[in-house]
Amino acid sequence: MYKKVKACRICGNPNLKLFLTLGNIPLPNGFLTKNQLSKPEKYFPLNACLCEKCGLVQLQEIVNPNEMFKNYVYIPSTSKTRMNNFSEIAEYANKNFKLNHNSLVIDIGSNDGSLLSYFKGYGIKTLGIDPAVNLAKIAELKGITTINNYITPVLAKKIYKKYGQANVITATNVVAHIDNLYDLFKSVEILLGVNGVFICEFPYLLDLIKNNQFDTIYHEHLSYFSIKPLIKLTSRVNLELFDVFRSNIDGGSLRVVFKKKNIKLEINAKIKKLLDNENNYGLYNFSTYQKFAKRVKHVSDNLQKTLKKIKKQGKTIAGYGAAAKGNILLNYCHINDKLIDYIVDSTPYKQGLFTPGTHIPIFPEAEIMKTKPDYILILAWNFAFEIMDKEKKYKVQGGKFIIPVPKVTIN
Ligand code: DWN
Repeated sequence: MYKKVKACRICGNPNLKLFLTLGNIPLPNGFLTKNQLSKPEKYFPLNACLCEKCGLVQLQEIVNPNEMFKNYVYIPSTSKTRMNNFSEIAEYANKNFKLNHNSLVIDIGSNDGSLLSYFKGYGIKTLGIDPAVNLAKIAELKGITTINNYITPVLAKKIYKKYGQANVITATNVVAHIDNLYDLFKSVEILLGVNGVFICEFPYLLDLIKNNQFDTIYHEHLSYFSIKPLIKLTSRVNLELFDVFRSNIDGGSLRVVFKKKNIKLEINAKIKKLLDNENNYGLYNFSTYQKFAKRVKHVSDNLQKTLKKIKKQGKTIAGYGAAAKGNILLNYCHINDKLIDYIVDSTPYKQGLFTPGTHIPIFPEAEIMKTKPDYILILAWNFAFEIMDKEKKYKVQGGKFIIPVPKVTIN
């Protein structure tokens, strides 16, 4: 069901240095039905390591992807912030790479077709690729043709034969899910037209470490990217990094843009600046990660203490956003249905289910104004502004928000 990583997936270094042990935790999107609550759950180890050679932070164990991605409950269209970010990506690509009605955009990990819908809105041809059977069906209903599979060089050749080459390939929050990065880049090389670009977005390791975002470390995310290992990766493929943007999405993300090596395009000086910044911060020193691990323990202890104190005062606490990261936070910090009464989430597929490991029921968002808990723990802290804005009325009526990272704060 899971295997131990033998060597760094980018540079092959066998000596990966363990810095964080989050323990055995169920899969972060492994929500349970009421009937499943009494049955034994599957737990998987969660250990993070640093490759001191190329700088890639990665998990020590890899769960079989079919356990996680064949039936996927997460959909991006539940957040305005995320949809705005998708709209921005489509606008950027459309403007900068002169797309037209004959252009093709392929999205790897296309989920329910949310990102591609924006490209479709510009009249551009689209094609999604995603292994989740349930989501591919939803995307098809929206008119987004979706290949229901994992991307591989073999599949890429088939797609190339049927649909031709793409002007733009996108991959948002999915590169971290993929074990064989060289196969991914090989697939992109096959599918990308001569002047095409490959746009990837993922949470930025520097922000994760600086802001104690330990709960984004989970089984689905095999790698945690920064500039240095990406450059190392491209030294072995025919793609080159030429532009980069930092965005606030998901607590701080990097949007990176690759082109084919033989195409002459200016390499943005921001790439070198970010690399220098990473080195100056000590992002490739093991001691940075040892300090991070200590801070993680401190945040966790503090959160537990805060919630227990509130509970002792006879007050009620609900959670907001049954996010994958939320499930890591709850399990690692031992926060269960004794501390949190319920969690609200706008995703229809999560409502009526229970959180993995901690067994907290999930309700629609309206439950907040129905029961008016004294405190809300924002588990989807990456959308704290959006959530607090949506629940203004709750706040006006005396409700309080707890945000767990970078440090426990009460608003
Ligand atoms: O990389 C990944 C990211 C993009 O999505 C995946 N591996 C898995 C997933 O992670 P996550 O579940 O931690 O993602 P989010 O986007 O932080 O999840 C937010 C959750 O909060 C969703 O279930 C929707 C929910 N939500 C809500 O109920 N009301 C969100 C907002 C903004 C809201 O107003």
